[in-house]
Amino acid sequence: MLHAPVLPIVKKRRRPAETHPQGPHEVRYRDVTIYLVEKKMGSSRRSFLTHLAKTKGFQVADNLSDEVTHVVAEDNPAGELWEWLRGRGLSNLPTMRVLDITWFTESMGAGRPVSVETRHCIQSCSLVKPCLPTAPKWIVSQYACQRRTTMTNHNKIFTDAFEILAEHSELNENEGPCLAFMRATSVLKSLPAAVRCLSDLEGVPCLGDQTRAVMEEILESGSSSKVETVLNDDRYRTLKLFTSVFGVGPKTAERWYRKGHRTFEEVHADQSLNLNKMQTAGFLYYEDISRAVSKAEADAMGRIVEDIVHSIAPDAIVALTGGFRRGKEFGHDVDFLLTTPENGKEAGLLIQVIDELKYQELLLYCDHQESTFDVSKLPSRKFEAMDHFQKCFLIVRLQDELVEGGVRREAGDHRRWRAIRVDLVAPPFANYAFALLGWTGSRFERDLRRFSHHERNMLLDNHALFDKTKKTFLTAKTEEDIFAHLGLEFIEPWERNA
Ligand code: DCT
Ligand code: MG
Repeated sequence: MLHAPVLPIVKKRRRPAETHPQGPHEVRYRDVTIYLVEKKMGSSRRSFLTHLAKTKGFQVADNLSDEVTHVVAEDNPAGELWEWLRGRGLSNLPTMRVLDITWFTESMGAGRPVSVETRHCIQSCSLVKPCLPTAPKWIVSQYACQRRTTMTNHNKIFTDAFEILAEHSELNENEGPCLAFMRATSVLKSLPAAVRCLSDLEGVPCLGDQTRAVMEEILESGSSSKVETVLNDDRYRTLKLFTSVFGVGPKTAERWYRKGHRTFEEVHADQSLNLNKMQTAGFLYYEDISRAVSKAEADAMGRIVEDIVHSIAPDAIVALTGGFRRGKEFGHDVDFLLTTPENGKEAGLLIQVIDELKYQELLLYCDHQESTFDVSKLPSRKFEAMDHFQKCFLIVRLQDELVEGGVRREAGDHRRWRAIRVDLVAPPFANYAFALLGWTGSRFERDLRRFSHHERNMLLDNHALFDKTKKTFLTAKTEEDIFAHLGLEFIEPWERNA
């Protein structure tokens, strides 16, 4: 046997971590996500154990995040380990199992996660309660796109309060609290039952001290003093009134408020204010468009739009999006996507639809925005409030007789029609699935972007999905394709009411 000459070792070199096949593995235990602590274990053993667990259907996270349910360590002094864990900024740490390698090896032997016993637990020295937590009532992801949120909201009493507090923060340009209240609203809407006491919330993410304090007060007294204060706040009430007008955003509302105006009459009486075209229409049709649109009215509007579109382009696709696609019974407007299978043909479609609405004397207001979509400018790294597709914001006349089930009018109201806000968006066919996902909306979609970025290193918006690791765009014909690219279970539109 030949021996290679022994070379003098000048420097102890770090052995490269052994690699194991990284192919896709079937996940069999979705409620368990293991994180293996590398310290003491070493990177090659960690890599080996990760591979072993994955082949047995376990999920193993590379990074320690709130997604992790089981932290597994080998030979780590408990005190050091817990100090390290506490410094990771995890909100789910109280519900995580912190376990010795024995739990892991037993689970591998059994081919399934064995139940956690006290002997498996690495106890925190200063921990008052044992590491076996009282089983959390609900295990909920911090991302709305991993939760199913239907229209049934068991926690309206809290979410109504948070929505007011979020809106108040937004009008005061306090982004942090606004986001916190919105995230709290979103997570509470996904819970399968009403929260009866604060301990129900163990294991529920996105709820900080402020939000919990509001909930505690509501649980005790039925209302929140913070919310009462906001509702009685003159500035909040006025800004809400002004921004309820189509075309009036927070900036304009603030300007009018600072001029001392508190009512529409005062705004109208001020000769120095120049209302733009959109605001003029907003006031003209205020009574109608500030009233909710019913599903039956949205469907009637859908038939009008569809008939017109198909008379122009028989193969065009017309899709109802927005809140109505999520199963809402009422909305503030009706949103439609239009596209054609032939790329580029959609460009002229919108103008023709607008012309036809005009011809049929149904168009009360139209703000048409040309496309600013430029494939070469993708992917967009900054969050943009508005996408670049060609679109129009309309006010359309809807005749009562077109609404299935009829329209109930007050005695003395002899009008036979109402004005309705309609948005039409015309993405190219190649971007249709992304536009549909974006325009179906709710908080859900915002969280999907956040998830893509933080968990998958991908950029998602209404136009496209870009994989930053592979530096490629991932194409999608359907929403299902997008979820698959992101490695997420498909969430139906009516489960996206986050
Ligand atoms: N949207 C978007 N980009 C925009 C505007 C909206 O991606 N520039 C998405 C987010 C929600 C969806 O389109 C529809 O918007 P809205 O009509 O404002 O919301 P909605 O959920 O349909 O609510 P409502 O029932 O009040 O109309
Ligand atoms: Mg809408």
